Amino acid sequence: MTKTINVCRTISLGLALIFLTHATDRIVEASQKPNFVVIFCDDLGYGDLGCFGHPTIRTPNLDRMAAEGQKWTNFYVGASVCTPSRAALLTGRLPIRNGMMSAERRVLFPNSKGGIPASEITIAELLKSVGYATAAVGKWHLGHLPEYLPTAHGFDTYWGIPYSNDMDGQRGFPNYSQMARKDANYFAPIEQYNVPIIHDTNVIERPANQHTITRRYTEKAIEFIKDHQEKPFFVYLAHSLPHIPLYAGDSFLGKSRRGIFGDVIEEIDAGVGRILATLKDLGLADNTLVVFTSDNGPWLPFQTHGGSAGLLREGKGTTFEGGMREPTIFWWPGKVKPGVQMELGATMDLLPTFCSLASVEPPSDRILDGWDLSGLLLGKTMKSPRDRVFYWREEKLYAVRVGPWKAHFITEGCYGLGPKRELHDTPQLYHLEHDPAEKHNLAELHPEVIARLKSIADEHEQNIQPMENQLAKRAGDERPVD
Ligand SMILES: [Ca+2]
Repeated sequence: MTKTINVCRTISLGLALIFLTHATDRIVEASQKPNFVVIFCDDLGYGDLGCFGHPTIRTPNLDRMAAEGQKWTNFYVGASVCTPSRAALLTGRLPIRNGMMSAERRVLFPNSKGGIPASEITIAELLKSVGYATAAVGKWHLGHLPEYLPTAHGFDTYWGIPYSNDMDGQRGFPNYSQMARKDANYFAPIEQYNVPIIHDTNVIERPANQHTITRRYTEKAIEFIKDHQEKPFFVYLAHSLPHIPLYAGDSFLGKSRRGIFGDVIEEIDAGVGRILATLKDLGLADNTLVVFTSDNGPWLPFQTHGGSAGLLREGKGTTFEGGMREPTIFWWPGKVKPGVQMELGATMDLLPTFCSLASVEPPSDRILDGWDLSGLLLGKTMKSPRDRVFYWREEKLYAVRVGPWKAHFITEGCYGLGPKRELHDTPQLYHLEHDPAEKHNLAELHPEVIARLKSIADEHEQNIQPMENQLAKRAGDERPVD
């Protein structure tokens, strides 16, 4: 009898040990998976940071992040406006593949009925499937109806505004554009934009107090990191600024030499500093990859209230470099090899890169438009797996870059302003390494390069399948949309 009990005890102890060992394995495995923090600005230009050459905006925290990490000078977004660019980052796919890019409406609006389709797989969903805690903080702009909110797309929690900070505009206020053109320090009454703040799925504030919003986003991100420091975590912090209307907190308003636009950037920079300091204080810096970039280039028609693309041509809304090349920094002390990275990268590469670093299988049942950049980041390879960039605008392929060469099939200025759409029988051809400002058209000298780029573009377009247009769907318009 005693012997039987002892045997049972031994078996139980053995089983307990096996379970314990497995549990410990899982904890060790989980603790070894890196954390990811993506800090994504709105309408920040290539030339708006100190470390990317701005002469009167101070960004000491981003400058230090760039010095300690990898500063990317050829890093692109999936589209030159908010909604499609955000869809590209989170799904690793060109927005033309999932209906998140439209010629009818360029982005989602408060009366939109569409959003990111349930069939898409986001970075958050992939990481959540292997035990990550996931948070979206800031501007979403991938659909404000419940089925499209972050909590329906892999994020455990959400705190932020569902679309742009200039939407839900109210009557009876001064015209922002006119006021901004007169005064580089102008800011509008917050009541002018009745934008809500949503926590998970509930409106908790309306209008959002945009004076304090940058600080509060930063604090929400820090709070989430502190609360989930024992788990691997993914924080997607999408600042709603410096998209106009511009607002800065009391400690920053009037402090920069660049007017309120500079105040905004300096406040975002301070927030980056606080997040990096938190990671260091918690002992997480050596296990956390932080990425800083923006969704598209500067909104130039807003003059001093829009940013600067530096030496790059044009800005937001266009497929010139200023619209789609963004100041980008990767930081992971002890892991990311410090330096300036001139190889090609894009926001769509984050999904396969994170999958690789977290040992998650990326989706294999669909075409991805991203490549794994981890070899470049960790200093294991010198050459990017990405050798090309496709510049889509409003359901059309406007341009393609392969290596240093870029061919423009269609050119057009910022929507509503700038040069009209022009189709080029002979594409414009620029060598972006010799001529980053796209000033010197070399089409006549290199017809063979044009032919090669054209055939790559044709092959790419053959891989694009028509999808239900999510941006064209709106309230009061129940007609089927093709
Ligand atoms: Ca934007």
